Amino acid sequence: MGKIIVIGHKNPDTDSIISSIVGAEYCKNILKQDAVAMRAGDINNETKFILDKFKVKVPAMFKKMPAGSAAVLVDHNESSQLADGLDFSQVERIIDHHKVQIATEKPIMIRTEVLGSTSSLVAKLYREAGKKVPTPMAKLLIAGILSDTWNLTGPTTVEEDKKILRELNKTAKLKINEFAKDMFAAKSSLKGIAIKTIVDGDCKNFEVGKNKLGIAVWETTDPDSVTPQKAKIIQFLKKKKTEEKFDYLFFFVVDVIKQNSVLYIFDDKEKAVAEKAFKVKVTGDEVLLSGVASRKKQIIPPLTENLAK
Ligand SMILES: [Mn+2]
Repeated sequence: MGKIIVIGHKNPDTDSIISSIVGAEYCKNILKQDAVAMRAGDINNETKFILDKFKVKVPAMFKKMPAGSAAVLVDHNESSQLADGLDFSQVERIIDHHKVQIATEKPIMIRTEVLGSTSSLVAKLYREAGKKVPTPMAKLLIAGILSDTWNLTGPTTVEEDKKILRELNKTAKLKINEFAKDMFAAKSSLKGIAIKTIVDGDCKNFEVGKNKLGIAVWETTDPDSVTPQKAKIIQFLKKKKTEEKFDYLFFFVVDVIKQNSVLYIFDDKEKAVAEKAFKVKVTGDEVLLSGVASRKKQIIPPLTENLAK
């Protein structure tokens, strides 16, 4: 049996990194595979805070598949989000909570659920195997759940996430609200953060018909801190759109407390689609979208629906 690489999406967020770390433990201890977690890009400041706090090593950067190995994808399933150097013929399993858009040439194992995080699903896999999540891993999974669900308040949160988190915390014993606050402060801080990181840090690519679509979000508890950087961000977006040949590129500053977002407008193409998709009138270089916060649930569906027309 060859090596198993457990890996999340490009521009990895906390859930992607944590579900790869704990997913690799699951593959090792439950599935008895020779598994290792790897990452598909730089980690963000929230993830760094969590791994530092729990003294967990950052997974190694994926370069290419070792000969005879196979990949387990966590927290993604679209080819446009796969790590560079990885292709679908090497994937044997997917563990995810996103919309599904795959076509494979051979049978693979796929487990997706409508949960607030892939971390929740990894916890569920342990439960189904009749095994308790080891304490250090329980702490990590809690962080993954809190990050993706914004401390269980975001629109993708389901009852089961809350139940799973309570269960995990019986062993992890974290002060949840305090911990979540520290995580979000680490994520929102712009200290030492380059414009490129604000835009690329959580940018996901999609193929919609013949269109290459990019949706970048900056999740923050302090949206006002981003405003002074707007001109530079817009400049960066224009360059990125041309250089990476996007048909459409969107950038949202997401307020995870008020749960709304501000979409930066830098091109008439995006403006026209946004006006239709979000039923708003855009006048300047930004537009407030009230009640729009989740990329998965409130941004991707109306955008892709309008682009598919
Ligand atoms: Mn996720």
